[in-house]
Amino acid sequence: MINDLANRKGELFPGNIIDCRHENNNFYFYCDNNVILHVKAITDKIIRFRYAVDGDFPKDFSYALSETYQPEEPSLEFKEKTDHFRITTNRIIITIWKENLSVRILDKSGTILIEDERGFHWEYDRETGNNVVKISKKVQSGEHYYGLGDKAFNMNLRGRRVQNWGSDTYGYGKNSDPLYKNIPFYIGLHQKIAYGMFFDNSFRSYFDFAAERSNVTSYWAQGGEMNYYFIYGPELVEVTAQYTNLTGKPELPPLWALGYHQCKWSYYPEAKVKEIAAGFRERQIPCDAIYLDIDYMEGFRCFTWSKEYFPDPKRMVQELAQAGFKTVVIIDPGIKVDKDYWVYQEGIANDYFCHRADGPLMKGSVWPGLCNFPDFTRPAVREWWAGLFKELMAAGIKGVWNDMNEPAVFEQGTFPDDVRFDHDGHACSHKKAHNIYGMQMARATYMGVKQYAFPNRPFTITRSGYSGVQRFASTWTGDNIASWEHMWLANIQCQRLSISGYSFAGSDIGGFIETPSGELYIRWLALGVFHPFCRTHSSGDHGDQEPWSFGEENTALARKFIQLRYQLMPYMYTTFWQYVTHGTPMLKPLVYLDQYDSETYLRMAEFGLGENLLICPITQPEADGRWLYLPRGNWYYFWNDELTAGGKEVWAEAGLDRIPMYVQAGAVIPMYPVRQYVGEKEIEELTLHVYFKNGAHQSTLFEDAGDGYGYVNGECKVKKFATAGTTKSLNVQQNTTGNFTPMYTTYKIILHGLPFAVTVAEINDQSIAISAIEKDEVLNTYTIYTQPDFQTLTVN
Ligand code: MIG
Repeated sequence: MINDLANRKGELFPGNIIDCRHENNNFYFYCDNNVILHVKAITDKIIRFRYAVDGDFPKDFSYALSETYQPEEPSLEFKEKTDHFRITTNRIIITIWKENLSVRILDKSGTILIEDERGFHWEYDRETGNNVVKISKKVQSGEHYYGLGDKAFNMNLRGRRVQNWGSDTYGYGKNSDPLYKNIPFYIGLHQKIAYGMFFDNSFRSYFDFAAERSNVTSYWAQGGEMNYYFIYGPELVEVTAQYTNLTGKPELPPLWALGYHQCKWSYYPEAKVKEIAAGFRERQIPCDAIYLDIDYMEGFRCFTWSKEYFPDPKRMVQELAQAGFKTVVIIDPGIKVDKDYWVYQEGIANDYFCHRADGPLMKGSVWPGLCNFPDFTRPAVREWWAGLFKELMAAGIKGVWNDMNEPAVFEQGTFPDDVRFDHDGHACSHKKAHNIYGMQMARATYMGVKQYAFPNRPFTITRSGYSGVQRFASTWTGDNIASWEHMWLANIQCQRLSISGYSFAGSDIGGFIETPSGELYIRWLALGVFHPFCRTHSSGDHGDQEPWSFGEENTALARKFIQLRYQLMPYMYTTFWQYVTHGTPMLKPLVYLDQYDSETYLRMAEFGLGENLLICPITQPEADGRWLYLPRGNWYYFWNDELTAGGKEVWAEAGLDRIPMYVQAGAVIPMYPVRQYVGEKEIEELTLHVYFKNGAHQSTLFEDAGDGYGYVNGECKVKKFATAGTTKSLNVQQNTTGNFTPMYTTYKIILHGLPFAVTVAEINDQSIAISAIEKDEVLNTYTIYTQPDFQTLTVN
């Protein structure tokens, strides 16, 4: 379906407004041809637009929206003028023109944020009885577009057309589209003002960002409703945060899930799994999780174990656990058609599988051979599915990996269009359910894993998903290739997912298909350790891909980068906590760091991680550094403490033992000692790296037990570190809230970049002997030991 090239004769438009009704936050505009527009002010900044074309709205339903979101009531003013209606919130002004129901939104200074071009229109689809719903907006001057989930395009989407129809895309490439995920949410930026646009429609949808017509951005779907949410920033981070609040945030993962994960298709039999696990411990390369891909099962039957390869899974999983490994297993949606298989029997007995329109069960081949597929859009089926995890979890499994849930089928790629779904009581065909199938599978899996992991936290990972899926599982970018271009893509895809509400993402480090060179593997790993989800995965028909597979020197480098991830764990965990608390994206493209500097608009390699770090991977062979754009402000080069002013391109020296990495001046970066896995030993000392700034800065540290639900009841601690520097002094204040006392009893505070020699030091106004301060002459750092409950530290 092509939007603007379509036969115009078939396109239908709203008529003129003849009536209007207003109830609290809801405004209804009735047109003379039965079109109704329902505008709902959810907050002062989030406005929902929903259109009906036949004089009535169908039942309202969405899988995307969070059930726990509590919007702040807007304050509203409503006026009717001769040719338009006007809804004013505290932040924006919405105009609805009586002629053609056209919409425009301004900010309070009168700047146009969005404005309809042809606006809402539709076309009747004779074949399905659906309306192809469309909307077109004017491109504002200098407008840029970001977002849309896992798209493998340049960061900035202007000039692109993209499609949402989750697909199993083995060996996809740059500009392949669609991919696995369906996140119909984008962010617009013009006049340095950002807004978001979430088109909550699960049918196959398209977005055209000034591609077909350079002055028009439009989007459309092959059925369902025109139903979108406008989200006002003006800051980019606020747009993503609000979208994430609206569609939901995940719960805090167990801390180990932020460790390093090792995967392969497949590690089997048991001896091989043990050998890999031992390989990590022998070489002292930290690792927390090991994965079992489809070969652990009996003939690929979900919820079974191969007796030959894994005769005693419970014992094996326990032994792995004793060595600190959490075992994660894959579960696919296809259930083998096999009369002797209990899962199949239960599915048939209870009619849990999807049917074709005329009644037969939906069948398709996947790994087990011919399969039926659960209808995860039915609550009873999700309950059943959740229950199936009981035994796996009782065997000690700590996480579950959902694959092939686009859904993927060997014959035609996915289900035929006529397959029926319950859709939580709103029966529909595959056309509507396709894009949410994977998400509902992940939801059912999450329910089960959560239930049986209790009182510990669940860990789940999914390949496909729709907006809101971030509530249920982490994700990865699918079947990439061991190439430099794919590493470059992984960087962009993870950032893009992050600004699309889905921060807990990573790529198959080193590439899934083919074998990376040692150099590529190390460069990729150096990037991967800064992604919220950090896992090496590869396909078994290619070479080995463990951190020690590329020679001695590379093994040492792999160890070093993985160790760095473990050292930065409190920083990553804090960043995660900020994401689950405020909806803040964990990774931020450069434009998110400074939208007032238009130099950042087309950049894509550099990204921020959390409050204080800037990373820029090297994605070319044989490089000893790279140029990158450092955002405004002052930055320390992590590796040598060199201070550089941003707002310009800089050269970052980075042989294979470094990744370009900068720390914001004023930052306090918390670090743990290296552990081989989370829980290996108690942390006895927390290191705080304090980076001097002439001025003030604030940093955060979140701490809790790292598992369980104590934090929900306040068993956690939020520490705020305020630094204030002058040319002659530095002051660090610590403010804490919450009830959690970490096990460690010492803070090792390392002061970086002081522009003066320390002669006086005071902690909580008590002076400390200068002889107790260690000075590193090479790096020019000072190290001071103190207690975790210190309140203020001053040096001058
Ligand atoms: O048809 O389970 O993306 O990570 O190793 C391939 C085997 C099925 C695709 C996943 C990949 C996984 C593989 N799976």
